[in-house]
Amino acid sequence: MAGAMAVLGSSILALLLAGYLAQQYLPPPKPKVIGVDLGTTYCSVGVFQPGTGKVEVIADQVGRKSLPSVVSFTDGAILVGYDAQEMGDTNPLNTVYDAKRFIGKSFTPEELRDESSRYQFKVLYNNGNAEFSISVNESFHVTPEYIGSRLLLELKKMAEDYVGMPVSKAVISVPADFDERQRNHTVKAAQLAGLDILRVINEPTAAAMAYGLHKVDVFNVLVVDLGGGTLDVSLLNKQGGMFLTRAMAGNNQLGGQDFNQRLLKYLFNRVYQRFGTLPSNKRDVHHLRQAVEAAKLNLTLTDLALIRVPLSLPDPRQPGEAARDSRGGEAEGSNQVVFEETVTRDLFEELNRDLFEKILDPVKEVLSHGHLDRYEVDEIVLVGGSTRIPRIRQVIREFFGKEPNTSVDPDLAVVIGVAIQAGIMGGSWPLQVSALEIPNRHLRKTNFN
Ligand SMILES: *[C@@H]1O[C@H](CO)[C@@H](O)[C@H](O)[C@H]1NC(C)=O
Ligand SMILES: *[C@@H]1O[C@H](CO)[C@@H](O)[C@H](O)[C@H]1NC(C)=O
Ligand SMILES: *[C@@H]1O[C@H](CO)[C@@H](O)[C@H](O)[C@H]1NC(C)=O
Ligand SMILES: CC(=O)N[C@H]1CO[C@H](CO)[C@@H](O)[C@@H]1O
Repeated sequence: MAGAMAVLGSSILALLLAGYLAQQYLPPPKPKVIGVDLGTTYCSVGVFQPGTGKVEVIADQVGRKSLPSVVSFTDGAILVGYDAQEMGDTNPLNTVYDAKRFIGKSFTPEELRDESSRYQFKVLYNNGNAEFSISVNESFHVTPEYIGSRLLLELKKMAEDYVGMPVSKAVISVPADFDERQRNHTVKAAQLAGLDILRVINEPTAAAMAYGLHKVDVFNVLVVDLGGGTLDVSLLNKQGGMFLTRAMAGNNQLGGQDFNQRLLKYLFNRVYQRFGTLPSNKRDVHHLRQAVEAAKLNLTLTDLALIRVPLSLPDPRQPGEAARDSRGGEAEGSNQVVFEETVTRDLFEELNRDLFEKILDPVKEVLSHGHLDRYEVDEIVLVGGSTRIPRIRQVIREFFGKEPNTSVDPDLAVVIGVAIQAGIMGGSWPLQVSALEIPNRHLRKTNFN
């Protein structure tokens, strides 16, 4: 009996091995399942290449690997991504972004009013749900999942162009703190786009997978995701080869935009010191904002950035004139100047010192909630564009006394991980596993604002 079992066992092994070897020598099968990161500000799609075991994040025709999560309605068409983003200035009422902040979320009318006050597009209350009011030739309402579906449709098309055949199955990521309803509505968005969702995984888990942490001996992984407007920190635990989210904390009002705002304020003061007046027209403020973003990006690589912005300033104040004068538009007899200013990395760090330190609040919270000492964290994974800022990496490195994991592009870590999970679901993984995450329904996120 034992002998028969052994023979059976070894023939199964032989079969598996034959299958595995055949996989190596046959022309590589095409990816059957795509991985989608439907982010708040950007979204991307990737596939796991069964042949090489590599993930390909799919680029658009110009080589861009993410598209802005923006949808713009015009008289004749619905624009998506970069095209939609360009309409933001000229068609602000019908250009919807940040839809992920609304998807599947229940609001009271007051909560919705607060949440929507910072947007130019119109958000309506419908029975506890948010809807967007669109007014082109005709007026109509669209749901957040409809906005999601237009983005997903575009990503699906990019994937189909890339693999050269229709695609109908996907794995999608969501923030770890999405509840069941938010997950369901995200799945609904995908269904509207003709995508069958095989699995929904948490963004931090996906990021850990992008670093291959599912394949190595680690127990405690801390993921710091710092984007344009929010910070999310998650503590993951590996149990039996699968990730479990142990604790979550964050700050939904901390991110790249806040760092820009500090530098912008500083530059406004410099303009005032030099020209005795503040920039007031929209175009000048817009150009200053662009220069600030460029300077911030440059300062991740260099110690100096040069701001150079032509401004048309209102005439300097006469002595005795009220200090707070908010003249709008381009004043008569405006003063054409070129504002130049050198900004050092030290200055940028000094302006944002307290904000950078605040990143540690949710980090300490998840450790305390997970009953873990900082030195028991095996790997620290950084996600989100703002984690490129050298000082932020340093704050984290000093706190943990070790290097964070930064070798994967922080903007693509999530989509890469989702594509790996898609590869597993598509059966192209050498090992027969179906999931790398243990769902956790009863976890709450602590917010520091
Ligand atoms: C809106 O009007 C334009 C022409 O002004 C027309 O081409 C387009 O089909 C109309 N769209 C709808 C949705 O009626
Ligand atoms: C989510 O969807 C599942 C499956 O369709 C359903 O059983 C569940 O009740 C839904 N939950 C919520 C909160 O909508
Ligand atoms: C950033 O760097 C680029 C390329 O080196 C340069 O063209 C640009 O002027 C720089 N911008 C700022 C604000 O430093
Ligand atoms: C600092 C660093 O790069 N740490 C780890 C990142 O993740 C890989 C696992 O894929 C480790 O091997 C590195 O040591």
